Amino acid sequence: MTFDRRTDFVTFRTALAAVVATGGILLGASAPAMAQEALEELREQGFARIAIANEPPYTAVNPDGTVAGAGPDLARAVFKKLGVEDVVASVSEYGAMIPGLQAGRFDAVTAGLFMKPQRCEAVAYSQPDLCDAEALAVPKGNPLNFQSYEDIAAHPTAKVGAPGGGTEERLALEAGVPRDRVIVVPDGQSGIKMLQDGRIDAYSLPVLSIGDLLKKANDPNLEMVAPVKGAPIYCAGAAFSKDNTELRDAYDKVLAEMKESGEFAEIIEPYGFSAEAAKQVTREELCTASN
Ligand code: 6CS
Repeated sequence: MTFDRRTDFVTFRTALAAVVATGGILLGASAPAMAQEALEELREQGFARIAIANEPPYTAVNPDGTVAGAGPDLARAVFKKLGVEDVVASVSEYGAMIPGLQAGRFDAVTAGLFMKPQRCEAVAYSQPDLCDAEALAVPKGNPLNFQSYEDIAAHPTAKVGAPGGGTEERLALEAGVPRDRVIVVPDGQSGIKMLQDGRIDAYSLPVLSIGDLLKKANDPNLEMVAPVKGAPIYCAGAAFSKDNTELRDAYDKVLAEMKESGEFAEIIEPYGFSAEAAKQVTREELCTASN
């Protein structure tokens, strides 16, 4: 019988997880051994499957199909040091990334998925990597004087665009913007177009993402409001399945070495991110912060 490592391994792991989930006695591999097996599986496979959003400079799919951005570049470098040659990316909406990870469709989410308590409940995050504030793209002169999500909520008809399942969608809703005035936008270009066409009155993403979009749009009728008043500064991390905390720990060990050696800064700072910002905060702080 040829042992198809990929299928049989996934079947084995799923079955084992089912036994554990039903309170069955764990027979066979211990968790660390399973995690070592998970890493061995990725090494043999030659790549780790990552979820991205295609939102530069966090993540980007180039015209030639290659994947770049601070998140994938950092993940590729870390996995390489773990003996996993490359990463293979799938573009996903933010709201689908965690379910996809939990369903085993991805080995990690390296999309700049901001750490928040409810997400920390659902995934095993690495230590912080990409930090940023929130921003709004608005018409030139910011005619409705939006400085915060509360300002948008207070306006009787204003609509704000935001990524589905993303932080900006949640912040707008929590600030009191009615559901029908928070418009889910599939990608950056669509958001800018909707703003230009007057279908939304503001488009919200992190500062570096809005900055990248406005630079590429090169439209003198648009400007950025940053930071959004009252919105926290967030930091993201690579997200792993809760079943894979040993793989996360292995990732973290390399990430810490790269932060120490300067390699971390060399990878993310050309994209506009601050290595220092990520080094000054911990997963433990971000996963308990009231954000
Ligand atoms: O983690 C999030 O929810 C947010 N992260 C990024 C990089 N962009 C927008 C998204 O809402």
